[in-house]
Amino acid sequence: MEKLIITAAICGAEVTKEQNPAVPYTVEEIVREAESAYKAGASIIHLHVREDDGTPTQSKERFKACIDAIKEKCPDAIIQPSTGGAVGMTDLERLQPTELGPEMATLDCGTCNFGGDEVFTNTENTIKNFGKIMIERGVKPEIEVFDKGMVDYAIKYAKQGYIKYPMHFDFVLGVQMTASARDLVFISESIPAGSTWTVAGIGRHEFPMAALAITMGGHVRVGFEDNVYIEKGVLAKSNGELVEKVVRLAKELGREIATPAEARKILGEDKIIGVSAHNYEEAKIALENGADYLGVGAIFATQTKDDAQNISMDTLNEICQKTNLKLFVSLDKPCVKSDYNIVEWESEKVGKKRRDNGYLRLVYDKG
Ligand code: KMH
Ligand code: ZN
Repeated sequence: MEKLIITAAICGAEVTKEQNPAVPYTVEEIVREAESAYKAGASIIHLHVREDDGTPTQSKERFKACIDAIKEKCPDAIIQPSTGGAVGMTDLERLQPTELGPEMATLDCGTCNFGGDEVFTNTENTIKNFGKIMIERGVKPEIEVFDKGMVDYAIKYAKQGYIKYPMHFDFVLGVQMTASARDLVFISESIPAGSTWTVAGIGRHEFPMAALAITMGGHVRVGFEDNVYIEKGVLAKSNGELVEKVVRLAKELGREIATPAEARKILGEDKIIGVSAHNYEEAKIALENGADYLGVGAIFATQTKDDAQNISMDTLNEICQKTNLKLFVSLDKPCVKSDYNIVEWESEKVGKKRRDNGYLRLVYDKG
């Protein structure tokens, strides 16, 4: 199994010192918390910033001050500013940290309830606009999803070219969607092959979700943004203490921890990326965005996948002729065409998983 990427969400926008005095507000406190998480094994720091009095802000200057100071103490950490900010902020306000060209930033893929009368608003235009700006600024999105419909938005907008492959998802469970094992299995099986995922279980769900993700091959997010307790009724002293607990769980369950360099590789561009396409337009965008191979619906009905969309032989031919495909994946045997060599194909990252699911049978090598 791949090494485990631990993300520390050290600050958030809603949690306060009244809930846990170690919640950081000032630059110094934010650096202290980032360093404690990094030293404990976190390779990604998910970052919100505050004014000194705790008011959440998306100020570019405040982000710059915090990022610069964090980099001094955690030189190789992946710093991932939030573009979610706090409920009620405008899109322009929220986008400010992306002007600093961070390696990653969050991209929230839908609207959800946020307690009481609060609504965290992400319209379809917001998602598309944030995605486009992040591509222009070279920022890799962590796709924040609070329920499964948001996965579907991400897939839809990736097909339209607003989000690049490979996609990295963060399932925030326990806000809108519940946080059961069944939920995590369902949502993690709903993302495209070649994607990576992490889970942020909110409140008491943090460590049960972490343990599941460790065993399922996902990744883990912990931190004061999501939970302030190290165990029932006991406040965590630092974000580092929360990360240490994940490291202990991973050790017990036989999963090694990724360094920041290893995390970059796991999330990065050298992985094999498979994307499903149903027409030439989708195939073109997928390949432009870095897909290594395409999966297409079967030409004939298949029993193995309920939601498979069949495509016509004409579409299949159009995709093959107009794209310069090296690898072409088909879902069912009757698709065999005499001018494609059938090659057995096994990939640790994608092929095996899909093979286990019974989706991937054959790969056609156009050359
Ligand atoms: N504070 C929430 C309203 C993100 O960082 O992208 C949004 C949030 C998600 O925390
Ligand atoms: Zn956040």
